[in-house]
This record gives sequence, C-alpha cells and structure tokens, in this order.
Amino acid sequence: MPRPRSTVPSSTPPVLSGEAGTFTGPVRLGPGAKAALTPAAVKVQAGFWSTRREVNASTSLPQGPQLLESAGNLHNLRLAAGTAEGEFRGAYPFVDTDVYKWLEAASWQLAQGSSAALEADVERIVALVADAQQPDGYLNTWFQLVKGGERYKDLRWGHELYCAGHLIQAAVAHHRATGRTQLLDVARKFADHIDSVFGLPGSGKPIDGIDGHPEVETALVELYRETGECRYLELAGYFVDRFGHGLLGGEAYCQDRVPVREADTVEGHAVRQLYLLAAAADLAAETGDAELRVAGERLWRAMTATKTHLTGGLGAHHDEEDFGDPYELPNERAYCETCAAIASVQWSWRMALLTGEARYSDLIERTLYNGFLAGVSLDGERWLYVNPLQVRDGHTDPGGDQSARRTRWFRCACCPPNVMRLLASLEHYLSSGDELGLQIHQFVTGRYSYGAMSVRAETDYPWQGTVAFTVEETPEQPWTLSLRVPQWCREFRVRVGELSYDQTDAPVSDGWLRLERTWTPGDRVVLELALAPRLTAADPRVDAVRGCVAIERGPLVYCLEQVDNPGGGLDDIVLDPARPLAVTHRPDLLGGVTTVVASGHRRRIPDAGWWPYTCADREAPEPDGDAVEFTAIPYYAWANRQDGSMRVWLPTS
Ligand code: FUB
Ligand code: ZN
Repeated sequence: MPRPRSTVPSSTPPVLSGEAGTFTGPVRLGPGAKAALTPAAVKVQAGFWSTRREVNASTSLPQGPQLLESAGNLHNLRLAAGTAEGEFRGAYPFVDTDVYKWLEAASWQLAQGSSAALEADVERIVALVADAQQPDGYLNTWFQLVKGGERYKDLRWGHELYCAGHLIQAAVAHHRATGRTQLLDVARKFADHIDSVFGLPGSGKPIDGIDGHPEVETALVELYRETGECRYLELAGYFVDRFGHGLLGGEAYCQDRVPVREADTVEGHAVRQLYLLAAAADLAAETGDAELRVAGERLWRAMTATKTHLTGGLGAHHDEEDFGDPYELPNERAYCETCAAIASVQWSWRMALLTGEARYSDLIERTLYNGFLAGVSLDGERWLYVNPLQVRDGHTDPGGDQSARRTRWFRCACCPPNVMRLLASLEHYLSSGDELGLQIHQFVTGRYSYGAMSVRAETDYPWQGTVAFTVEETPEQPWTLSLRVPQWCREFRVRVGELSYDQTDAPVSDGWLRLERTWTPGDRVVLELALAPRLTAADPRVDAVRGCVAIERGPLVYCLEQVDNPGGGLDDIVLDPARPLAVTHRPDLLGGVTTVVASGHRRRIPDAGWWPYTCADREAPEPDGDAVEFTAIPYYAWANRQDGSMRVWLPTS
C-alpha cells in the first residue's frame, strides 16, 4: 500500500480574510513553498492580449448567466435548493462546473475593476450555489436530483470530486477578488465533508478512492494556500498518490495504469492527465517532494517531445479524448480540446514556478497564441471545442460539440467558461519574481512588478518584435531583470543604456537573458526579436505531416483558409519552400493581423478515375499546375468568416 510521500508543512500560512485584491491570481504559493519563482503582479494595459481580454470582459463574461440559464445549469441549482420545480436539465453529471468556471472567471474579472452588473450576477449565483448545498456539505445537482442522493458509487464517471474541485477554485477566486467568504464557506464545508469520507484503508475514512476526472487535487492545494488548513494539502497528496493503483480499474484513460511518480509518458484523457499533473506540481512546490518534481519534469518532456501539436494543442484522439501514441499527431482528426490547452498552460505555469526554467513559458506562449486562442471567436461569442489543424475541401460538418465550425454553446460546455477564466486571469501567467529580481515570461504592454521592482513595457508583440522596458521603481541594490528569449527566436538584439548585445554575446542561460544592474528609475532596456517568417518541418516520425512545412512567425502558427485563397481548394496546394515569404500587416483583416504570403502551385489533378490509387513505379508525375501565391493568416483567427477549408501543414511536393 503506497503511502503519500509528501511532507506537509507543520506551520500554517495566515488565513487571508478581507484582503481582497492583494493577490488575485489562481496560484498563490504558500509561505513555506519550495518553488524557484513566485508569480509577480502584471497589469496589461494595451495591445494584443488587452483586446482579447476586453472582448472577454465585455461580451463573453456578461453573456454567461443567460447561457447558463438557457442551458438549465442555474435551474438545476434552484431545483436542488427546493426553490423551483421541474426536471433536471443537462446531459452530464458535471454540468455544475459550467457555473463554477463562470464564477471563477467573473471573480478574476471583478478583481480588475468593479462592474455593478457583473458583481450582481456573481452574488446572485453564489447565493444559488450556497442554497443548493446539502447540510453536511455535499453538493452535486446531478446526484442530488437524478441519482436520488446516491453518492460516490460511480467514482469513475460521476465527476463528484471534479465538480467539487471547480467549486473550490471558484470560491478561492471569489475570496481573493472580493474578500467575501460566502462561497469559500461553501467550498470549505464540501472539502471538509470530502476529507471525512476519503482516505487510506485504516485511516477510519469509509472510502479509499479517487475521482475519474482529476481536478479536486489542485483545487485542494489552492484551498490550503487560501485558508492555511493543512488537511486540504494532505488530502490532495492522498488523492494524487492513489492514481495508478487500480482504484478506477487500472485504465490509462483515467491515469490509473501507473502511479504519477513512476509514469514515463502522458497518457489517457488529456484534460484529466494535465489537471492531475498540475496538482503534482503544486504538491512538489508546497512540500518539496523531489520525486514528484522529477516525475513532472520527465512527463512534460515526453509530452512536448512526442505528443504536442505545433499549435500547442494536446490530445490526438477523438476517441476517449486521448493523448494518443508518440508522434501520432493527425491534422483533420486532431482533437486538441480547448480545455486541454488551458490545462497545459496551468500545468506548465506551475512547473515554471517550481523549477524557474524558461522552457515551460515557451510552451505557454505557443499554446496561448495558437491552440488556446483559436478556441474563442474574435467577437467572443462562439467557440471551438476541438481545434483541428485541417478542414478538408468539401467537408460536411455534422455540427455538435465536436464541430469544426464555431458554436454558440455546447451540450458539454466545459470549454467556453474555461476560456473565460484563463483570459480573465491571464495577467497571473506572465511574470514572476525571486530574490534575484524580476522575470518577464510573456511580452505585453503594461506594468510588471514584484516587491520594490517595477518596469513598464511597451510593445506591439506579436506583430512587432520590439519590446521596450522602462524601469519605474527599483531598490537601491542591484537586481536582475530576466527576459525570456523565446525558443523560436534565432536572432535578437538587446540594448541596455549604452550597451548592446545580440544572440552571439548576450548573457543568456537556459532561455533567460539576464541583465544584472544597479538600476535607476528611467533606465531603458530595448529587446528586438527578429520576426522573419519561417517554415517549420516536423520530426519524420510525425507521418501525418511528412513532406509538409508550416508557416510560423514569432509565436504565431499560420494557416491557409479557403476564403483568402479563391480559385481552387486547399487540398491540392503545393508550397515552394525556396521562394520568399512576404509579410503584410492588414489592420482591416480579422481585427488586425499580419498575413504571410507564400508561393507555390496547385497540383494538376488527374481526371477522376474509378480508383484513387496507381502503381507508384509506373505513373509519370503530373506536371505542375499554375504558379499561385497563398495568403496565410494566424491560426488563432481562423473560422471567423465564412465556412470553408483550412490547413496548417502545407505539402512541398
Ligand atoms: O469530463 C469533463 C470534461 O468534459 C472534460 O474535461 C472534457 O474533456 C469533457 O470530456
Ligand atoms: Zn472542454
């Protein structure tokens, strides 16, 4: 019988009550945490992410309550509270989480400035949640209403602890943002109930079990951080270490085939795996558990090396929403659930804090600008659940949750409120600090601050590669301003006062450009990242894209969309990699994007035969078709105009 090997801190951090707005991000390390970095405060003030966050705040978030009302989620809470009559609505046992994720997102938004209407919606829905809770702390409308109050009999599919996890995260956000405790009290009562039920054999707790969908684990760590109650951290450690011991039938699907500490690759349902690993990183940070940290590092490397799409998307299989085999990275059948991209950002950020390594923020950048952002339309009203890298000519879309066309809401609506909570809390994932100084993980226009250090940045990134920093506040003693040099960047220049470096002589180690100085307010640092468009090839084992290249520029992955390339389909295009790529900024297009124009031809298509195969050694190659220029747009902006084909990977012959 494995025992939790985490050493839980004996001292408790202070309970923060009424400290609204002092720390308003999803990960607040405990006072004894053994992490390399601590999240810094960032205020995004203009530019690319400011626009996307403004759409989230002004359109997506305010529409949430009405959508949750129409879909029945709020009705279910009223039913559970006994204040309404009717039937349970919704197809899944986890529909409550749509409400919780929206509450979390709205809370992070409230932390950035009050909106009376949003605040009223939040408090109204918090009250609905509180009313639906049972006297002993249990809360799950599906089991209360559909399953006649049965509990914890179907841990594999029931999602009871998964729902609890999202409730806890919402409660922590609500408390951090508003200082109010109503939702936190609900969450604590539920967590205390769970703690009274689940534990190792011999612990006196009735059930030795785990939830088929991890989520409660990372939430419990955050509840510990928020309340100082060590039992929640212990419970999280117990849950994480009980995966891989057959309690769920031993299947890879729900990470029960092998314990986290022994696993050598990510497997099974992508979102489940990633939430579990986020919790493992949280535990390693709070307890100093080296084995969990090493496992996280090993698994992250295996994932990025063999199971990650160019967009940062994760999950190759529609079947079981599964990671798939190493190098099994299809295009039109790529699953790449939006939630998996979000979970990846959450895990990578925890690994970045734990280790201090820049590589994790490289993946965060790739994911944010591509696989994540494609999940929401430019107007903030329509969503993609799956994020394929190709839609074929003539694709007949079946609609539904896994459509390649944007949808207003889903039967399984996990992704939209998940996007809302990441956008609303995005500032939390951009910068960190330590005893040496301030680290800039992502480039935005705004203010980064940690302790007595603060710098202002101005940039038109990702369209331009220049980021200008001005020191605004500084202690008298020297400190280090660390700038992440993105993994995609081959050439850069940095000017610090009179000094100038480039990629050949700049003080870069492990992806960090480290500038140690005695700084003075007004000091300037100008980083210029070369943004020439580039063609990217894949490892030959990714046979779905063998013989293809993709266009990238800076952190952006590009795609061809039918609407920009009339005169034929996209299935027969051939790109000539020897021809130059031309860049044009188009303020009129898709909210303002930089396009890349590439050259090639459309393959001459043979007359339709009865059989689409020929003898490879006899057939003379078809002569080239007419030369054509192809216009590529950033992948995140696809599917915002008329329906049609799309592709990221482009054949070169
Ligand atoms: O099971 C809850 C959520 O629904 C998962 O995270 C998503 O992958 C979707 O299956
Ligand atoms: Zn989802």
